[in-house]
Amino acid sequence: MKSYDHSKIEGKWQKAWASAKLYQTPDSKEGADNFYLLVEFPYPSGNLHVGHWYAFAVPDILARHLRMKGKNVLYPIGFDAFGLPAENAAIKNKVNPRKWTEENIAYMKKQIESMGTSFDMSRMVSTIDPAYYKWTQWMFLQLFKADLAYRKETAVNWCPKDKTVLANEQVAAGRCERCDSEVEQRQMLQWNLKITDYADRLIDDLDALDWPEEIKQSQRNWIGRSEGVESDFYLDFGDPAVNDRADANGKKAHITVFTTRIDTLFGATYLVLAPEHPWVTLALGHKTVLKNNSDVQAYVDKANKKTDLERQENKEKTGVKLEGVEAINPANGEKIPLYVADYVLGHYGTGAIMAVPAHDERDFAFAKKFNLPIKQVVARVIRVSKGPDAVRPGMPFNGRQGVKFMERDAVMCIVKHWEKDEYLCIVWKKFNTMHTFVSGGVEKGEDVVAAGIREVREESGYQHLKFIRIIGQSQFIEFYHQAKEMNVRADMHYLYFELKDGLQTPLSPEEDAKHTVVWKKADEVRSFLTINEIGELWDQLENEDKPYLGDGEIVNSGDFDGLSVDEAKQKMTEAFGRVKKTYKLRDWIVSRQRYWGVPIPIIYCAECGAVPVSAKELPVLLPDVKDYLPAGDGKSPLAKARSFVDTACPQCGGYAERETDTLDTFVDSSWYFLRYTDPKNRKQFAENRKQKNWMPVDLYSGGAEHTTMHVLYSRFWHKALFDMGLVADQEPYARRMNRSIILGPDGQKMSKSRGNVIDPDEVVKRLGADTVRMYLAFVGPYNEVGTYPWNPDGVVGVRRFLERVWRMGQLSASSFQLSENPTLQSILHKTIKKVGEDCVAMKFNTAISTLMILLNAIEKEQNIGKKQWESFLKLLAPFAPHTAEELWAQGGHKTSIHLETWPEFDPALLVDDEMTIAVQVNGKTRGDVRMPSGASKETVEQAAREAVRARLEGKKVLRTIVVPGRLVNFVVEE
Ligand code: ANZ
Ligand code: ZN
Repeated sequence: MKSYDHSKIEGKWQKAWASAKLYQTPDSKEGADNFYLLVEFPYPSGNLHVGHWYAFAVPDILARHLRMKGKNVLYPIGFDAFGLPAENAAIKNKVNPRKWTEENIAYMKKQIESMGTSFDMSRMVSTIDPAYYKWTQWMFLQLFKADLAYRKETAVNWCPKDKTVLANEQVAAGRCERCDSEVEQRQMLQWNLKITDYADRLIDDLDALDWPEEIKQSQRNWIGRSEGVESDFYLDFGDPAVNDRADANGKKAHITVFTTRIDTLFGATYLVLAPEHPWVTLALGHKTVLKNNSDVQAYVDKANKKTDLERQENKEKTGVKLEGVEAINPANGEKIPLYVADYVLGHYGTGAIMAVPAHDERDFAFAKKFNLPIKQVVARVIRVSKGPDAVRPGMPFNGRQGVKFMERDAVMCIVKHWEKDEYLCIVWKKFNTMHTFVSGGVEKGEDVVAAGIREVREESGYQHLKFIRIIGQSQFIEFYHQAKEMNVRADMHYLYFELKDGLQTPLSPEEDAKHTVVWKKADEVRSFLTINEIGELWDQLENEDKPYLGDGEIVNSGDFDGLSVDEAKQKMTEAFGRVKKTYKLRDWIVSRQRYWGVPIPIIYCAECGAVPVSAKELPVLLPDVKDYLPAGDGKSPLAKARSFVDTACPQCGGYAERETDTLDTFVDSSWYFLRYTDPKNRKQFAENRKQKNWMPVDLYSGGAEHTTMHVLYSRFWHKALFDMGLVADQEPYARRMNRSIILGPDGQKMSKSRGNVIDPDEVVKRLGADTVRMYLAFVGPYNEVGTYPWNPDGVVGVRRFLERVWRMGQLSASSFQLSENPTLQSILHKTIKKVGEDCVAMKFNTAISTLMILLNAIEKEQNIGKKQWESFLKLLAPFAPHTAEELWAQGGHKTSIHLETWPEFDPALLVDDEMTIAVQVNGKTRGDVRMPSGASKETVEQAAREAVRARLEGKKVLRTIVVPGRLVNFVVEE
């Protein structure tokens, strides 16, 4: 009997497949639908890690399965080969980045081949290939001509160590993601792409895509569309002549704010401008406009050094008042102060806000610190809906929305004991489940504090009260007043008093009949009282007041009082503003002051300005240089290569200089999937007809880390190409899927410093590529995002399975039955069905357990028909392509198993001898598994374990109870 020599088998077949060009994919195939399965192409770091295997070898199962189902599957690979690491390695080790990268690519290509994937290597693309980047440059120029690429002084994240500009996403907690240096802000001329022009389409077009909702949602959040209102506040400099001076558009000096809460306009008690707001810059330039010019200047200078992230951190608010100018609230004509403060960002909205401290947390904190007025304009409405106080429809004040109320101002008084930490509570005699603070109505013309004192005296007899403060904001309480027998709507104000002493006069007989007074300790009050709002009230008493952020009714706002927030938004927008959408997304900065990237094909001429390189001069080749260090001043190393820089203007022929910035690698990867459709084309990036064979991508499998950058950028790029008529679809990817992460055996992220890195080459050498592929497919469902620790025992388990397959194959080869074994028919056909369905759903893990169950049944029989065995091998082929191929060949076949079609199942054979087995953890049912009735105890237990894997993770299983045909119960340590 031959032994299972994986190295020999795998090497042999990889060679055979390559020389037979088995996976070379034609543009179309008679009678077969095309299917485009895309995986993110790797960065040539020099070594494939387990993550690469997970990313490439597992989707390969789907590629192979679909081919066997008769599809013409394109499954390509390439290299995203420009970028910083190569350049950093070049600087550090004094090697040429091209050489470094190309060597890595050559090595990684070999590693990829060792996976036994069905990549079509003839379509390989590499972004550093001039035949590729010629088209990157060409597309950039199309964007430039379409006015989608422009240069602008941009505040950029600047890493002083890498001497490079960083994208926002390369900055983590104010530090450079690569080298951990503190990031600074710098103004620099940068090439930007107008992705913001596409913000609406990038959001709206998501709806029609068959993507997981969470991926769509992260794109929406990233773009951050916000629908609000712009409103103008005129400025008052204390001099009518200055105030009335109009600008070129005939408009007087004003600040435009962006708000999502125009309904709170009456509560705007000051304005805040971002330090980089143009009006601030203007005023500072004039020097005399602001009375405290130098203070403001100093503040602005300091703020400019901070990153957006630092500015948004939740810490003490800072700011400086702009002395010498006021703003006029358009709603009520009130004059309010202006501040410059860095909690307002320059590039969001209009860079200026109306501050409403009563209803916004940041404004509230700022107002507290600078002692600014806090004016409530929204009141919460609490309608009591349970218990005896619940609003009763059909009572006297019937009418409005089914219920009308007796409306009144009211007070609720928290009264503290003169000596102890105890509080005055009222128990109502007639309704003794009702426990409240002293409360009551405010009489006409009475102020709320006076009303509070009066009520406390009447209801408790205590006389000497000291008013401390108002707590929180007023709210409307709608309830049924049991004593008055009517529905009441109280505009409730909350007051806090302390008693000076215990002087108490007797209650009137009338009051005495109603209630008794009790003292409750601070920690008892909450549970004792039956007031709805007690939690929040008490919280604000013990800690501090809070702004009210919720919904409600407009108050203190003139004619708008009584409207709901939504109604007021509409009405106040009409009266004081204009509807406006704003986005968090900013234009995409694509220039990098780095060597190892695609040169931006622009020439600067003193006469003609920025001129595109003419198409026939493309590609602008990246020249060889000796020194890869940036040229200083934020210029790329290319600036030092005079022979590259010096050129002639394409328009006037005069002396001109080339752009020395290179393109962000996200540009390179924004269109690579198009190139796979026509990789050798020298005349076009991809011929239309060839694109149409494959686009849009049927399924794009990638990492969650690319959800918001690469996937968003490439969608934008594609839409821009679509608008120029260069591609046929608005969207590049019909489906997108994020894969999980494989952790080290210790459950931590694999990293060299932790010493928990699994080297796939080593495992492949020891156990074989088929084992590694199948193990990775077995760790969990591929269609969901999760994290899976590498489990060495699991790998060995998969290897044993393959060895058993192998042994069975050796046995069978000599003792195949010509006729089918009837006992195996049903389970075989169920397996065909299940594995096929699971493959398409990318639940490779359950497909594999089903195969394992089938193998058990085959082994038990020790007798299998040739055709049955071959069906089994075909099911195995996508998962363990080498092993299946070898056993297939041993069966006498001269052509590859990978050219076979997927076996058909016979529905008549599916009828059941299956059973459902409940899976319990500590006696609680946590799932179930379907099992063939004949399944062994071990098989059932294994499948059950798989079903509740997440719950067992990290726990010790003390006992496993298997009740045949019914349930499996895992007893674990709690
Ligand atoms: C007044 C107001 C009252 C606001 C209120 C909120 C609550 P989103 O939803 O994220 O778009 N804002 C506007 N521009 C800003 C900027 N450049 N920097 C910092 N904050 C800015 O947030 C919109 C709200 O964020 C706006 O609505 C504005 O504050 C603030 F009770 O205006 B609001
Ligand atoms: Zn010129």
